[in-house]
Amino acid sequence: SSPGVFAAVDLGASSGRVLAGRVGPEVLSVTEAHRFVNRPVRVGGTPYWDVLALYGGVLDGLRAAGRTTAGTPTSIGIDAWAVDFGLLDASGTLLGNPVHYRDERTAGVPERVHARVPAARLYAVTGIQHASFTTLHQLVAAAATPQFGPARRALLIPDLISYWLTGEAGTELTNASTTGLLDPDTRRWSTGIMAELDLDPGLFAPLRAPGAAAGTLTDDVSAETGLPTGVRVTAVGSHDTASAVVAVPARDERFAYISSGTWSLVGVELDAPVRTEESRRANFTNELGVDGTVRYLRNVMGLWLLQECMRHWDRLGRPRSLDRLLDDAARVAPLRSLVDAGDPAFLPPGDMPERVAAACRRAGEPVPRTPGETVRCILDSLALAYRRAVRDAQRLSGRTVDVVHVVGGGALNTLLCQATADACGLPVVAGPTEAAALGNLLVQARAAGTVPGSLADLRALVRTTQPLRRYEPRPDAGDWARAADRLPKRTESPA
Ligand code: LFR
Repeated sequence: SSPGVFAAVDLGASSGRVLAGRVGPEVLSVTEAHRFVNRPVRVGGTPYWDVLALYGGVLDGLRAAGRTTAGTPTSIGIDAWAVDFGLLDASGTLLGNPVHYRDERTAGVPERVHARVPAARLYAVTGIQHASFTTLHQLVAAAATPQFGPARRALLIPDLISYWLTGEAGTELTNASTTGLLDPDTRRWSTGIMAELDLDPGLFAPLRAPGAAAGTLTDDVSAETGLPTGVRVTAVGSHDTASAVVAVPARDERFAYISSGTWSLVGVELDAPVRTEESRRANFTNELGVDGTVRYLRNVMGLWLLQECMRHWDRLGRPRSLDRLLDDAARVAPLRSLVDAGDPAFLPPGDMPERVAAACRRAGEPVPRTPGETVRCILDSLALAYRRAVRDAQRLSGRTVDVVHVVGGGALNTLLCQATADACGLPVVAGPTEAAALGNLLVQARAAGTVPGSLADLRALVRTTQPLRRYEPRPDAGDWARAADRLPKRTESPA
């Protein structure tokens, strides 16, 4: 079959992009049609997503995608970060801006939830990590607000964009799994848990799996974008991490992945969830992937630590470029200062250099004095957290790995990739950087029949067409096992 043309909308916590791709049995060529910033806005102390600005960026991007040399897309796929949602009233109108998952409105909510449904039972049913920001906790917080009264529907971010493009509401499965309200065995809502928490199952639109049709562009959208009315929206792994894992260029199942962006999602791909008590205590999550897979992973705080430092230095009027910071960090001795990169103290926005310094003080580590030292501390601490997650994932799941694939923007960070190889004692294969968008395109292409095959075939196409870079572990690159003992072990999950 000849290549098809598709558009991928990929919304991340700091930027959104629209890519146009030609995808066929031996072709995977992508052009970035449009990139725009995603700038959360604080109002009255609450951080919100500026979702209309994002939607505006999507429309601009689709218009641009229709004009690339790739040709006119026949289908569009949308992926974004997980857990967050917009509430709609009975007429389908958005009730206020979606609240950012880093908002602190969920403080105290997990305790209230666990008083009704014990943490162990939640994990036994849903297999989802304990985190303040899961949809479950956010919904319980939202249910106490006046806005919730008229709410008839909760649409996850990619589903909301899809609804605006097509007028059809649905809930894509991989992202639905991050709500903490889905049973990964039946792949249906856990209506039992919903009932126990007084959440109305009717809030969620019907589930749809990656590859399913999700509607066609409305006349209005086609006029706005210049795309033909017949253009379809196809459900993809709408959780960005699910799409990114599709595009991991692995040769076989013996791999770990790090989807490296604002977050670092570190884990393995399994056929079935692991819901042991040990797994729960280690706070591993069982999110759903495409083709019946399970993404067994841990959320590591990720490049957010670095991005938020940069934002702080900007605010002080002392902006520093990423290249300069990485050069400075490269000159600092490795393993100088370490912090627990999974500490929830790092979750909210704020003065991150000071928070890193405070964590060093608490842990009895040398306190970084310069931006270079702060960045070195962050990168080493991330690599150490990756080491721990890769080892824990293997131990808890029984899956052995011989390579770590780093995908997403973090694959460009050579210092971090090398530290990751050193820390894990495994080769790292870095790339592709636009993994989420590629996974999004591949699932659309397969649904349209322009590429045949299994997940392994899709990955082979990525492997043979995309630039990848390999890092070998260096035996003399510091004692990471000893470094791991410097930090106190933190229990990840509540009793
Ligand atoms: C990554 C990601 C993570 C999810 C976090 C919050 O972009 O989707 O997988 O845990 O954002 O939604």
